[in-house]
Amino acid sequence: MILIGQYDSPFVRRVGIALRLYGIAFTHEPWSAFSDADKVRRYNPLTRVPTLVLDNGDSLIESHIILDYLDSLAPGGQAMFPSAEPARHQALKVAALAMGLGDKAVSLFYERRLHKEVSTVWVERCRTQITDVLGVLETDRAGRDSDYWFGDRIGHADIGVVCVLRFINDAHPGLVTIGGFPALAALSSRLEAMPVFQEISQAFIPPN
Ligand SMILES: N[C@@H](CCC(=O)N[C@@H](CS)C(=O)NCC(=O)O)C(=O)O
Repeated sequence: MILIGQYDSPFVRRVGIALRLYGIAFTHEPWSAFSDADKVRRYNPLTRVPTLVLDNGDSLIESHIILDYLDSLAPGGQAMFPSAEPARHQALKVAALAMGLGDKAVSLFYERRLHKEVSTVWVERCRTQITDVLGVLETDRAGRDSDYWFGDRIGHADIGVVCVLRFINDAHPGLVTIGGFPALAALSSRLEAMPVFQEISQAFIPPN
């Protein structure tokens, strides 16, 4: 398999970390959706990352869809979205909120970087959405005493939240005071210290 995209993207990073944790061999092509657009487009007409090229030549897009596919390859009981309810829908919700945060943080970045005239309405909307979602995730995580969000095994919900926190911090320094979200901060610093998070990691490179 080939994973296309840079690890400064929370969407690409969550897929890279999942591939490693599943022990699935892959080649990493750290192409930018902007400066390497022509190369990315060959595999994904949307010119977005992550794109996962399978061994049969098919390409998968959208990080959630890619993780769904990877979960289908995991040995029984090892998939990183829980299979039993209610944990399953709760984990899907946490992961969706985390990736929604990623979407808003990316959108806020593009607004400031790519638009000549920045819309204060859009900027304020993104900021409010980011802060509100972090508050909801903090309350949820603080109400759980397990090592990971859904028990004693790491899951896609943990990975997604930690990847997106790193992205917000790197792309929008000062936007969020992580100390205001202590349960998220604790999860993030513990997971970022894990070898897989250190390996599948990259400093933020703004698109040009
Ligand atoms: N919902 C997508 C979001 C992916 C995404 O926003 N990727 C960004 C990089 S962080 C991208 O490719 N941006 C270029 C574009 O959207 O045109 C996913 O989960 O994979």
